[in-house]
Amino acid sequence: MTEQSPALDNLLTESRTFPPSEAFSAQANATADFYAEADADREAFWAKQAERLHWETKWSQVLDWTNAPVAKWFVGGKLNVAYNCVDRHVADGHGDQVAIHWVGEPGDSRDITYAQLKDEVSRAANALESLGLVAGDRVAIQMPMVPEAIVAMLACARVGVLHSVVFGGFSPTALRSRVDDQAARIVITTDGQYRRGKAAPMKANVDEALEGAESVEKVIVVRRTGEEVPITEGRDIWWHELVDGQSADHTPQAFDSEHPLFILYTSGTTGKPKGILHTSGGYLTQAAYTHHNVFDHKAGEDVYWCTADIGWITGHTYIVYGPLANRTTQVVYEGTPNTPHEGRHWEIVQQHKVSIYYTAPTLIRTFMKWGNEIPAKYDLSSLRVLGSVGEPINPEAWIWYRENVGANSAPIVDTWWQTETGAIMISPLPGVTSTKPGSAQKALPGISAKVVDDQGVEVGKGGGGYLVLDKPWPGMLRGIWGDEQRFRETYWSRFADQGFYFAGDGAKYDADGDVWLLGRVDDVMNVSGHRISTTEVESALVSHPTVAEAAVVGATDPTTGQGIVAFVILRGNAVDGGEEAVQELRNHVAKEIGPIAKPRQILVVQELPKTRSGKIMRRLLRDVAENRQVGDVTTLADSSVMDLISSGLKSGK
Ligand code: 6R9
Repeated sequence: MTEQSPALDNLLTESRTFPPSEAFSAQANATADFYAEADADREAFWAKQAERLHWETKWSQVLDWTNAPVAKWFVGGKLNVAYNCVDRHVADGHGDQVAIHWVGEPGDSRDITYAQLKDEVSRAANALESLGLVAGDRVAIQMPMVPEAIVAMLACARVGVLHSVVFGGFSPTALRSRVDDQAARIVITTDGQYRRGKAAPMKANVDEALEGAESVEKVIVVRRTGEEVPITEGRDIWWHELVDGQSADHTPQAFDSEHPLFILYTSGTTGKPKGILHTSGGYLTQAAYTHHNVFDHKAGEDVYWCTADIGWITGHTYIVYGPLANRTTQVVYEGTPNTPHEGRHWEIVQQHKVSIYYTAPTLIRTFMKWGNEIPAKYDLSSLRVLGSVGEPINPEAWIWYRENVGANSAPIVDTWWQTETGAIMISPLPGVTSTKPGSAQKALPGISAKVVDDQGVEVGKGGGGYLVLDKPWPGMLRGIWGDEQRFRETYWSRFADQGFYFAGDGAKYDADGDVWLLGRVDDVMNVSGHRISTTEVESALVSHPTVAEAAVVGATDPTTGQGIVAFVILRGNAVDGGEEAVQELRNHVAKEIGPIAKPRQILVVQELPKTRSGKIMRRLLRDVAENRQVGDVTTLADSSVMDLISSGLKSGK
């Protein structure tokens, strides 16, 4: 895990800056003095941010770091996360405000007010309790973007049960390993989901996953597409039969600030996904603080839209917890951006007068490909803040976003963070920062990040190295579910002497000291903003009977950021490795992990380049995958291997 991803060279020559307009700055939530205020007394700064929430019992200590790297924030404080996201807004007289403008893919829609959301979450909480769930239990959720998914998450939070949302596109195998790892008692799903204009099955996936799963007692099924689904007597219950008849009164209990809130699985450098654990008070504080300041959100005025799926951390923090804690009116869209046409997002922006729009570079590049004339057909004048997340945004895409979506005026916030950090860490502040296309720029007030060399020494301006977080932050992960050793090794061992959190990203400072992210330095790929480990795909490939060995690399891809390219050695007796065999392998990976992990390209080779210690040199394979001159081969055990691979590819073998 030492090879540096290829630096995004075009990022580093960018010199344009865009200062905020006076008008924007005058009304901005964030002000420049936040940085100094936080630097002067970080804990006091975070305590002030925590006041944004309703605490049943106030904390006695802001941070306890004596048991590092497991932090305790707002020690002794008690709160209910769902109460903070829903009930208190109703209690404050905002029950009639729309919380969610839900837009279904086929064109149906629902507007849900905070009062309605409160009733629905309360009914669902009563339903979970009626099934015997108690605080600390785990519920797995695999659902498309329907309102019940958000209701289910909040209902879990309300009763102190941990949810673990598994992306709807994940395979039965992937779902099953996550269900088993956390010993989930309940799984919540839907009959089916709409995808690109068609109803596709969802429950069938879950049924296949749960065959013989011992921990699972009940499966709750939301009716969405209306298709027939087999019902397992005694295990499966329809959501409407279970929830609709429940009382809308439910008294939320206050839980400890460190009570676990959710587990979310993410790819690491080995094949087994890590169950990232987040807790309540610190997480919600940072979610709300960042949503308020980074997006300049004004409750009751803005209409906000984050296009992520709730299966990812961005959906957790910037659809569910941050926005709802801040009494946001938001759009939640169920479907794909080109169903039924490529202007769907802009049509929704126009219809709902969306003012804050948060999406990923891969989608921005897709919009670029579809053409400028598409957004130009719609009235996008309501947009006043644009956000980007998931991978480095290349300057061309940034400028396109600004010109074609933001009318050359809306500030763009390029937000760097991770599943593990819980919330945004490095980002410009709109109204404060002069933005630079391609740079996430500065750690937010209250957050501390550094770029360091191999030895953990901070590099100077213009220098590059590894991104570390050198001080604890409220939303930080509290561990990996069931594997404390792995938690320590993965994040805290690389710079153990300094006590830094190692993020796994390469970064550099420019001449102004602004941070530019350069992609992962470990064996994690970033495909359309989704983390997939090379090992995970390799394991899936070698689990196929025809494959002897596999090496996977992420190759630069103009649309998805990185594309998965696999090199496989077939078993001696396996078929020739023709088109059909390759297609079969691609489908096999999709089945094992999910369609997002399907390799863009599979190359059948005779040998793989290895060092004398047997480590596959992915750097060289990446050169091949990106059609570059193959680099230094002197550390290979057999330096002729690369010639063999290159000539084999040319001759089409
Ligand atoms: C929120 C999220 C985390 C990894 C992270 C980095 C990449 C995310 C980025 C970015 C450059 C940004 N990443 N945002 N790289 N600029 N603005 O994406 O979480 O799925 O855990 O991925 O994504 O490589 O380490 P997650």
